[in-house]
Amino acid sequence: MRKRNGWLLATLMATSAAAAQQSPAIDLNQLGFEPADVKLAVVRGAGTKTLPWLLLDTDGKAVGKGETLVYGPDASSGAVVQRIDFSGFRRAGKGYRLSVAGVTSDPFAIAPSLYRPLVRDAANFFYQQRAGTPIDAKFAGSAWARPAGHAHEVAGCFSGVDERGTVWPGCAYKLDVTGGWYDAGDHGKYVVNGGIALWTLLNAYARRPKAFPDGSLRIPESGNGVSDLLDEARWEMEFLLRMQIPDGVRTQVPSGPLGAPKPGRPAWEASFPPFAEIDAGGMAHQKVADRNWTALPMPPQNDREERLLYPPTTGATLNLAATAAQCARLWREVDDAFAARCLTAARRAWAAAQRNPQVYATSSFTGSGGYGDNSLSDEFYWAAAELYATTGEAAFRKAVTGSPHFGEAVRAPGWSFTAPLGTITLATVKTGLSDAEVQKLRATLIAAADGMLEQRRQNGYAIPYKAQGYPWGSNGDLMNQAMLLGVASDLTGDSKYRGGIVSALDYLLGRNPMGTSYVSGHGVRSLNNPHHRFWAHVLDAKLPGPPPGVLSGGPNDTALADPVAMQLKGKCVAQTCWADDIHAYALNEVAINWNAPFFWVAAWMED
Ligand code: 9MR
Repeated sequence: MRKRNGWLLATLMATSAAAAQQSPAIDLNQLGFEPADVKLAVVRGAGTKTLPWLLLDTDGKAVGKGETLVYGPDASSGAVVQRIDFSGFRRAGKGYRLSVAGVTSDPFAIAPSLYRPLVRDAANFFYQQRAGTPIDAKFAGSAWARPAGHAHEVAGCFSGVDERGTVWPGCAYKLDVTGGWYDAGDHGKYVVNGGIALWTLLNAYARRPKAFPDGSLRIPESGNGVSDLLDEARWEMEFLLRMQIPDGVRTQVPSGPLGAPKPGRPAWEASFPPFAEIDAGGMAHQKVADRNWTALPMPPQNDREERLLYPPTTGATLNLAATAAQCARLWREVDDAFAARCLTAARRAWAAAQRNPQVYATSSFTGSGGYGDNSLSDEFYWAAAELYATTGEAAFRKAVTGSPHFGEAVRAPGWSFTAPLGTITLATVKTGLSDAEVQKLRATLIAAADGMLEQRRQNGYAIPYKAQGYPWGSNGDLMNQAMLLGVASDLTGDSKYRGGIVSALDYLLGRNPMGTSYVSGHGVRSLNNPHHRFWAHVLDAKLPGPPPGVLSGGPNDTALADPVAMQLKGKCVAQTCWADDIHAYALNEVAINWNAPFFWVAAWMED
């Protein structure tokens, strides 16, 4: 159970969510549109009869007109929805507005390179989340400067009784695990989630190595002659390497197949096998984190909780193997010594996971998130794919082609489902796979993207996302879908995918039934109060709000877990189960694995 401080301030939010659906409103991307792109706005709550609309320029003069396209009742937003399509209008300018049903929209721009500032801000999030180093006003902006958090992090292992009464042995060593990115609004540093976030930044680099040259981002490493995107990624890579257990360590962990849940325990919670002694050398600890949840606000430098390494898991070990193999490939000829260090770590991690394939995270510790994953075939496939792409060795080829994930239908990746990352790598990096094999993998990625484009028909806001069942971090999922659209576009050169990406970004930036931009600092009404221990201005006037470029996790109608979300139960549907409230950790947290695909997609738009 996650225990966090919180006030029940949500009733107000719930009523405003309901009210949002009554009077007519125009929802659109609050930044605007690039001249040649699809331009779609949504009219909410204006009935089901076609209406005339006007496009006004900055002087209020009508420069375009048309009729709405009626969609009708929409299960994703709970609203009656119509659309305005003004894609044909391409004249660049600022201060445009749409007018329909007696309402006028927010002003927006039509401009080339619309996403350029946003890409830089989305990347800067990772600098802002750095642990173990002071955050400098020069790179972060003066409001966000702070002393180093967890400046010298030398942690021992959790020992004793966990939340479920299991007794853990601890360990005889400590590891210096200074550095890395804080995961989210908490101060945990997790290998599982760190892996996918890091992979995503590194993949953005691999796709366009010249897009973020030295000096292009606001980070201390600017000027060192290396791509700033690689530099930012290295901050996390070095941390993941530090989480690896030295050779020769033996420890006791639950190891072996999972059983059915114990009576009285939730259905998703498998019962863990008995403790067994394992050779843990080369495995990675699941996370380093606080023993207890800290209260909000809590600038990281003030955190006095005990920091602990939590038991090694096969999942964390494979996240390390995959990203370290990717590192070995991408730093070759940039920093050969670092690339070699990464490859050694990746091989050790792979070997450790082979020896210990069923050490699952028990998610039974308070003070941090679980990132428990009871199904690791996808992580094995991902790690094998990265190792194969880097080394070309037969053993990794066999692990790849023998995996059930090789050639399977693709869906969007996430922290607990990483197979698509392996497929993207195998489909885009030259390996010893045959042309037919590569074509097959490409076809699965393209088919997935086509399915996502199709999803736009199933919801009123026309986004490449399913109609209902919005999980924790749905905005991050939407961005992972958009990333697959970007991959399909790169593979085919077909411009239809861009329309899907634009509509996903339109949704994040205001074309949604909350009428809000989920990205701080971008849009007329944007994210202000994320669940974050430092960007907690609303709780302490001396602290800043979020820096620009931070993405909210977004609507969540599947786990209304926090005190704000609980108040929304029964009062929201899918896209409206959200509130811009610092206590809404299930709706409005920020996280490295959500900002990473957001960055990837924004960078794709900027090409
Ligand atoms: O993103 C995670 C989501 O998929 C899970 O349902 C949720 C509950 O376990 O946890 C989310 O991850 C959180 C992590 O456990 C701790 N740091 C903040 C993360 C974002 O809320």
